[in-house]
Amino acid sequence: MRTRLMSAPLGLVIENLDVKDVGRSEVTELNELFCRHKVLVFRDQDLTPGDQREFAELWGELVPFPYGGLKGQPNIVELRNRGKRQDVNQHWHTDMSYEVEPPKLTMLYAIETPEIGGATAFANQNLAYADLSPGLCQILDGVFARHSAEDLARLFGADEKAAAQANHPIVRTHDETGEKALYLCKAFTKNFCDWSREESKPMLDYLFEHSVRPEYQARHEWRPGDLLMWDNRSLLHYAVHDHGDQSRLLHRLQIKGSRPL
Ligand SMILES: O=C(O)CCC(=O)C(=O)O
Ligand SMILES: [Fe+2]
Repeated sequence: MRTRLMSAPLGLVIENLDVKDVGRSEVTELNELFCRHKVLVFRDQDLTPGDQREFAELWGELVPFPYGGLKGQPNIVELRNRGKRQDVNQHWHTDMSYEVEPPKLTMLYAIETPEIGGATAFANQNLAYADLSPGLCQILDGVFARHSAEDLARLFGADEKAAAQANHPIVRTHDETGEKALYLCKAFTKNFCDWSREESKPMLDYLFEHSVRPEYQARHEWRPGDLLMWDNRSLLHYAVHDHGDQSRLLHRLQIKGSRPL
């Protein structure tokens, strides 16, 4: 396998592997790379939605998506450029942290990509945690926060009060590597459990800013045929909408995760 690092904080690019040739035994090896680098990019793939699903199923169970999928592949959704104002993913987040068991990984396959722009940015939350002072770590370890989909619900005109929510530890231990990561995002994390929102805000604002320092970040500039997967247990991500009206079409799916501990 020919590989190269994507950036200093995270990511591994794999140049010469057709994921259609990958079976169970290779996935064990790939999973070690995935857990270490947190983003894997497989270049130059030629995949039908069925091929993408088959590869994804080697990593776990697909999570059905509430907002409708492709015909015949209900667990795969199209991400299309609908214009900057309607891009619901243009903010730092970890996918569906308002669920009790958020997806452990998300996988995107690029079909059409802009000539320039339209990158996905990532921020490594193991590094963000490691830079906190021992004093702050002591305070945060064991503290839970409430994550809610209320802002998403408002955006979609749905009932905010019925929006999904879940409480998770603010410092999460990776279920496979045992590494600790900050686990919060401005989009979904509303307050520390048993604290009011006003009390929580100053510390949360500090952590939101800290968690996306440039030295934790990387960007993936897409090419058609890229298959990319990221670890929601240890990364934040952000869809950078700087490509105007140029078309961008990705096929997205996500794999079931366990309750953050
Ligand atoms: O379109 C992208 O670059 C990422 C979108 C996103 O946030 C997601 O698929 O979870
Ligand atoms: Fe996302």
